[in-house]
Amino acid sequence: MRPADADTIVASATPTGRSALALLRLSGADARSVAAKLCPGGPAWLPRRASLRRALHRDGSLLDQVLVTWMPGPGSYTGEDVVELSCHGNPVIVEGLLDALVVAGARPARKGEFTRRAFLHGRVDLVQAEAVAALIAARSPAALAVSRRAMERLGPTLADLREATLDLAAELEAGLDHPGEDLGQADDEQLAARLRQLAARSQGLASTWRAGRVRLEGARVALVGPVNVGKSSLFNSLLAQQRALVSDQAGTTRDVVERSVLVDGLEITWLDTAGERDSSEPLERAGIALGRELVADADLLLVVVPGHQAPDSVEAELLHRTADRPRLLVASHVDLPQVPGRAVDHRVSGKSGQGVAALRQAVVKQLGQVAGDPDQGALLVSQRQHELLLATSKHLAEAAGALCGLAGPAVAAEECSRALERLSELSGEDAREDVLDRVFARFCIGK
Ligand SMILES: Nc1nc2c(ncn2[C@@H]2O[C@H](COP(=O)(O)OP(=O)(O)OP(=O)(O)O)[C@@H](O)[C@H]2O)c(=O)[nH]1
Ligand SMILES: [Mg+2]
Repeated sequence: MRPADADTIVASATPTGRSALALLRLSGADARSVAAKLCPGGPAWLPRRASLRRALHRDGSLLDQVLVTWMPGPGSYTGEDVVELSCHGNPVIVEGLLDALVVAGARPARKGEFTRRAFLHGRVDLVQAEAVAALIAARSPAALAVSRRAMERLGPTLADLREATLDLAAELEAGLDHPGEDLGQADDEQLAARLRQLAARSQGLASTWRAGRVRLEGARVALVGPVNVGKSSLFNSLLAQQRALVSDQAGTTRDVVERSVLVDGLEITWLDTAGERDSSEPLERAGIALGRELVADADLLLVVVPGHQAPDSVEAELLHRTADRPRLLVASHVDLPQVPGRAVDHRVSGKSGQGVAALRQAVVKQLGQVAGDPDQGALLVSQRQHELLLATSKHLAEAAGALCGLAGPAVAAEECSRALERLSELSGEDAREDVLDRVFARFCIGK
């Protein structure tokens, strides 16, 4: 546990605006005395008992009638004395109460400071704090599900990984401490196999970030392809609304058109782009370039090709350029006779809607896919977790390599302890202040 800031902090826990009620929260050693200065009269202060009190201006006039609950530490959210005040949800009242509480001795809280204090007092670890941040930021049912899963399962999954790594580190250290009882070659091989297994487990868990991120932040799915193949028709059909212009003129779409919708609880932003062709027209070339730029970070490409026409050089170049990207190959015009021999993942008609529902489901499936590993119950909720698990995996793999190679057991033990450091950083046991600043900056004020 680290020393926490001694100040008593205050913030509104609800957003600014008009509402029936708003909630203010104080945390710190003086929380109750600060609240008592604001509400001098009223009933005796009893722990965890809501009491109706009069909050007064310094001249004794009424600021608001408030419902106050005092939760003494360490059994509170932050682990410190906490007071919650429910007042009427008017921004002028909220500001007045906040000002009065600051005059009474509290300091305005910084972003995420309540949860940071909960962390500093050992009430939550960093992984749980990140799950809370994800829960508050969630914009879709899928995002909510991931943050809940992270709250319940990520901690135990990581604790298991850490335990297993600790065991191996201890065995490696024991071998170093007692060189006389040197482990045999077979033992080294067996230890290396266990290290490799753990490396694969960390790697598997790290790879869940893709599916976690897509659920938390939503996914961008872009339709690309040659001109006039039916991208905009398919875009409209996927959205089930007429959003993009469709015409039989090649080069209809110029700007990128985008639209976000929930599909099976997942937030998907679909992007329709200008069709590709060798054009000498500056405006069309600019549209094609803009499209390429805006789909560079798409999570999935739907490469649309005309199923009723033979492939041409534009299509060949596009297939080559997108070969390393996550993509689905989609042939349009399935309602017309198809050119044989083209290998595609889906055949659809944006005009009749044939095959579009199946494509939509395939997109959701592909976006949500998690590499098959035993830890697939929990998905990661931050890039930080992803990077630390990749680093853990790398150190474990290097430890295995060292044990069986020339570097030897001392280097293997060193690599294994590096892996442990990364895992400690993950839970926050060994995280630097700047790391904490970065994690808690993602929170809002009042959380
Ligand atoms: N029969 C049939 N016609 C289609 C299909 N998809 C699109 N079309 C027609 O093909 C023409 C071009 O369709 P768009 O959706 O505008 O094609 P696009 O790929 O967006 O074209 P650009 O924006 O110019 O690149 C229109 O006349 C559509 O009605 C399809 O699956 N079957
Ligand atoms: Mg178009």
